[in-house]
Amino acid sequence: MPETLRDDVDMHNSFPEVQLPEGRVLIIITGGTICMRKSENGLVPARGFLKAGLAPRPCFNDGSYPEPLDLVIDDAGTRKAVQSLRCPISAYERRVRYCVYEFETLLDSSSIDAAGWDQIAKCIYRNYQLFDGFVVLHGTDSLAYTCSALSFMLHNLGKPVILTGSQTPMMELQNDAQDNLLSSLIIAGHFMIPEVCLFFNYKLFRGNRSTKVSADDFEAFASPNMPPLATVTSTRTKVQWDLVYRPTVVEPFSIQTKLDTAHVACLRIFPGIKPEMLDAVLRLEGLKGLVLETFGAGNTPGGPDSAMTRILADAVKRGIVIVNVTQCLSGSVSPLYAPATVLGRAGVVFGQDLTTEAALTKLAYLLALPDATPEEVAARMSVSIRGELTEKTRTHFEHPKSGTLTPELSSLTALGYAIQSGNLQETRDIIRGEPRWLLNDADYNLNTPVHLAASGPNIEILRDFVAQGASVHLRNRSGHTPLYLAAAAGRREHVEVLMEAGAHLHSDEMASARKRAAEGNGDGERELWALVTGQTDGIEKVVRN
Ligand code: ASN
Repeated sequence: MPETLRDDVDMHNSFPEVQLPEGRVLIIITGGTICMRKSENGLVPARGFLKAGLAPRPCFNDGSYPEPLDLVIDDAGTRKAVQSLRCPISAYERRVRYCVYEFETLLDSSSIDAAGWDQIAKCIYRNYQLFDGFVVLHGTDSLAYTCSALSFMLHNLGKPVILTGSQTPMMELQNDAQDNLLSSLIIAGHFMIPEVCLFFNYKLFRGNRSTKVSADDFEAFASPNMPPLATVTSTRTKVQWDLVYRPTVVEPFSIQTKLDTAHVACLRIFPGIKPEMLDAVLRLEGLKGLVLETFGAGNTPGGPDSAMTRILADAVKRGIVIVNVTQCLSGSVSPLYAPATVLGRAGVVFGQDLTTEAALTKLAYLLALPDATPEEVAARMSVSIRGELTEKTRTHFEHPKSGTLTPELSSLTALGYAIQSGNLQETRDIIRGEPRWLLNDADYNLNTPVHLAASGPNIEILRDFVAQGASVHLRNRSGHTPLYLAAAAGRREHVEVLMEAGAHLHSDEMASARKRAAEGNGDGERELWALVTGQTDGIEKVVRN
């Protein structure tokens, strides 16, 4: 494959000598218009996207054809060496190096189902340790559903997963495919946004907040109840760091598969709807959950003694979880008007400002959890688990607004001193006074506070940072992860905390780490390096279900 590629494209010999930091991204191709070509039956997805769609375009290929080839783990768990390409140097003086994993059968996304979501989640899981971020190419029709589903399926995600697609194929002269994919790649390769996101038309949305709003405009998606996480303006990406969701439990990345889409339904209330119709849906064999799309702030026809209310209350008693979401594009359901209050009293859950896509996939996810009871599922439906809804009592993630606003570098430097002197209280004071997200910021050497804490004297500081959602995956200018630095400093406890939080060595660090495991000074050092290298071998073991 590399040879054919080289023959087919014009070489852009712009590959510079200097070693720049490089973000490694895996593009997972599931199908969709972005990779479609014309057929006698209309547009259909076509394989061979790297060669036909990406390699010939200078913005996706600087002509450097990196060696050695990258490894990708396929559906059968086999490691395959594949050609990666590099984008030219970005405005941030970084490069993105990416390779592609194409699904055997590419889909028009209108045909995706829970098995397709499993396939994507497992692909990310298997390749998690090999890449800094993931871009998933997907059709737009069901994109918001897939984003929502994945946001629940991926637990303790520590790296960006960006889903994108386009309204017109890459092969069309005028298309939105190029911009959507390029920006997604740049964001996934540059910014530590550890969420399932949807990128479209210069905006990065939280995946489980987004919805398709146009069948043909380039501005096809919106996130009506939450501002975008990032916006691309000219060559810069403006990230709203205070909105970024981060896991705050110290556990490694894992996935939940097999969402229960077979036992959920969705019904849109309309003026004149017959109660019998609602009853028929609620009596479908095996039904466990229903998303009810109601009017305005959560209202349906009928009062406390109406047939409609009785049917809903009976179904709740039979153990069916019914979730109230609004038909409106924005805003929340609440017990503001009598009809919504009556629904609440009948046991219908207020889905707050959930989109239908998020409500349906969250129900399917919660119902699939082992030993899920209707009461537990109902209780979790109105609480945020991945930032998918705005809880009434607390905002999702707000930095304290008080304290002195210090310039960013001086805060980072002060934090560096506090970490090195092991002063936990001082690190907390500095972070508290910071209106920005300081913990993923990096100094000149691209060391984040977690890098410094990984080899610092006080383990509690490291624990504190990780528990606040600081990334354990960022790499410094020399390409090192905090885990590598902790092992190099001989700090076993730090290594264990980082590994509990899902930290792993980057593939570039493996050779030197293995050498140190074999040749290090003394048993203790060799054992520590064996510990940090050994954890990659269990790659298959945590897939649940
Ligand atoms: N039907 C296509 C799909 O969802 C639409 C698109 O990608 N723009 O796969």
